[in-house]
Amino acid sequence: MNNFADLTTQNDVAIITINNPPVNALSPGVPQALVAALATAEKDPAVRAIVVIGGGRTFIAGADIKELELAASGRGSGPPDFHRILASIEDTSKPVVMAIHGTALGGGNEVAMAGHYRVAAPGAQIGQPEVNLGIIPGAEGTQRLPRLVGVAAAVDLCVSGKPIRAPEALKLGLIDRLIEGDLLAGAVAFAREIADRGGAPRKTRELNDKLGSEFVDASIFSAGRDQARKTRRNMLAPLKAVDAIEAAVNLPFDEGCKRERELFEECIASDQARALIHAFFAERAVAKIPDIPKDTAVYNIRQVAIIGAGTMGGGIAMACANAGLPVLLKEVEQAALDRGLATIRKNYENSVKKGRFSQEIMDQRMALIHPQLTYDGFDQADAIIEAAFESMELKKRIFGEIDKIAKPDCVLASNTSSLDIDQIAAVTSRPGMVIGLHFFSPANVMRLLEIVRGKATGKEVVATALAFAKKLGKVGVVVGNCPGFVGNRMLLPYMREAQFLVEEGATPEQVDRALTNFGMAMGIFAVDDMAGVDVGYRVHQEYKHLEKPGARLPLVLEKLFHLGRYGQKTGAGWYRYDENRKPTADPEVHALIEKTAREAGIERRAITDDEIVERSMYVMINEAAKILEEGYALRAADVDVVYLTGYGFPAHRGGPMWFADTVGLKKVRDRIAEFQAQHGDAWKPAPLLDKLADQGETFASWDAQHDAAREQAAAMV
Ligand code: 3H9
Repeated sequence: MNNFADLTTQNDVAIITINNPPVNALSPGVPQALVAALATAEKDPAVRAIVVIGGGRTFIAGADIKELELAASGRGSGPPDFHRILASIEDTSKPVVMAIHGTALGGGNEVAMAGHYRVAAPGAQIGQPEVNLGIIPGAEGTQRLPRLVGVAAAVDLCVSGKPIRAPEALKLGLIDRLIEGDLLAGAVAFAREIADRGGAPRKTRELNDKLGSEFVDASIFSAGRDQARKTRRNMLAPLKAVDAIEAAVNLPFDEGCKRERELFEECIASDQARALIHAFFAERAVAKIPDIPKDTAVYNIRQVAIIGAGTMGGGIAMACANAGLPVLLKEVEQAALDRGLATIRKNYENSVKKGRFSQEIMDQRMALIHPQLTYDGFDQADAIIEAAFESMELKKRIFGEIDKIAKPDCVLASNTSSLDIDQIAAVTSRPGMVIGLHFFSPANVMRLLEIVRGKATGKEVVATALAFAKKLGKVGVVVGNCPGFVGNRMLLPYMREAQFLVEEGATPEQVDRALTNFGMAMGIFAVDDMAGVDVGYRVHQEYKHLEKPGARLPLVLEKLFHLGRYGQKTGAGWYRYDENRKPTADPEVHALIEKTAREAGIERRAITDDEIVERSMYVMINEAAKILEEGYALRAADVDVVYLTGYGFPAHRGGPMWFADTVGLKKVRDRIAEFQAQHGDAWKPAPLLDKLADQGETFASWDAQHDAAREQAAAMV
């Protein structure tokens, strides 16, 4: 039998330790075991107070998301209902002290709040991250939280989904004491103090002082809804979370709990919850590489060296310094080095101004970055990351140089966004140590790291890159070595299609509006202007040789390039920009597009937003299906993670492949076939898409079959 809740005593205090590794999720049996242990402790006459603590690295990280996944997809026996469990905890006649370390998230915090008191280690994190899964706190969190921290803080915690550290939780009243040193000993001492005081245990549900009133709270709710609409565009759950907290203010506790349950059930039955739960597991699955076992040895990266202090090199240096890693940052000229360092400093100063961290932290991070013009110290680096200009010749020269200097177990990485990593590796005496680490700009912010595995890249090097990504707080996705890898290979047809749409009658603004209404963080033309029309043009030129003879090519980009309309940096690109970089539609661009279309004999017509979204998304999905079939991405879910963490794809749609599954692959394929009839063979449905559509399958089911087959193969080895 599982020993989910272990009961021991220290004289007059009972200690219940939750054991459900790795994160003590509230899987079936766990809450029941907790309640049974509480009942036993309650009956023991020697016990005056009870401490509940998490075994291992954390308190309770929430409800079991696998259970929620079943509920969201209509399988299983419905979402877990913890009402009776929480009531039993709160009704325990002896004081119950929840001792928190690691994380108390979602259902974890909801269990903690049903206890009478809470103490925490200073580093503990507490929060209600349910909105990240498309749901609201469903175990009375929206009812107890405002009773402990007040309505404004409760709205903020539930809408943002961001956890807070224990010291802030103490200030807000969410916990009662910080315990420095041994948490259990401190919790036991605290429990004795409470028992000595006597009196009935304090029940959170009976605390009404911080609830305010309907009238006073109205502005908080309206601000919370604004925050939800702004920061979580098109998302259902954050608004429902505010509704549920409103119920805490307007209704008695039990009625409020019922209302919360209704809202929770609405959320969990939504497409958004299914998509976001998919994204949660997809983000964790990417680190599982079939031929690289979990226990593969990794190189310990303690010192990083970076070549190039431009936008990418500087951003990577910041990402490393933010993770506490010392960095040697090399440039070829003093002026470039100064510029790079000034940008880093300015970025950090902005963060300090915005209150993201203190001046002291900024100083520590700056001190970790050592600017230099030579290779001094590179022989001691554990990883060297080349972030120079995107030129094969230059990269080959640099790798030749660092091959001579680097120690034998140094990982040699290129931040190339498109070049052939095998060619780069071939100039070194150790291709097995060479890997692509494709960061996304701004590298200190964007979570995606494409890890490009070359033909010769060693397994330990791939495992090291995954561990390194995690250390930097990034999501490492292992991809194959093809032009553009996964993300940019899909981006190219997407950008091209957007241009065809304007040639055929849409405007850049209409395309961007349709895409942002769909949920993309930015429209594709706004992206192009931000990245630089010149950059986009060069990329198109570079890949021109991959086009099939006679293929339709976009016409306007080249003209903008020759007009020097490079985008934001020149004040004009697809849009016109004011001094604050605010874009406005530009009649000159409209005229240029119309003239270009006329000259090319393209008939212009009204284009609907639906067509814009379909063509933009389906062209990417079709390309991704080819990428999957060719083996450059391991799973469709990996493609989703690339787009969710690196390209501003709306999280509540689960990524492009999940989105395709939601639409239905047959419908997607048939529409692609229509586009093929209208626009030619560039739209030919990918064979994998064709097959899955015919078989009534989904990309998710393709992933599941492949994962199962790989596991079977691994077991046979
Ligand atoms: C909720 O509580 C709803 C309630 O309001 C009421 C419902 C009625 N369940 O992330 P890691 C797995 S919603 C199941 O790599 P880290 C994870 O998949 C929940 N599994 O570690 C992975 O498995 P694998 C609210 C979970 O140290 C392994 O644990 N809570 C859960 O980087 C390690 O995870 C949340 O949203 C779970 N709840 O980060 C918290 N959590 O090894 C979600 C983790 O097979 N969790 N796993 O790939 C997290 O944010 C992070 O996992 C955490 C640890 C910060 C805890």
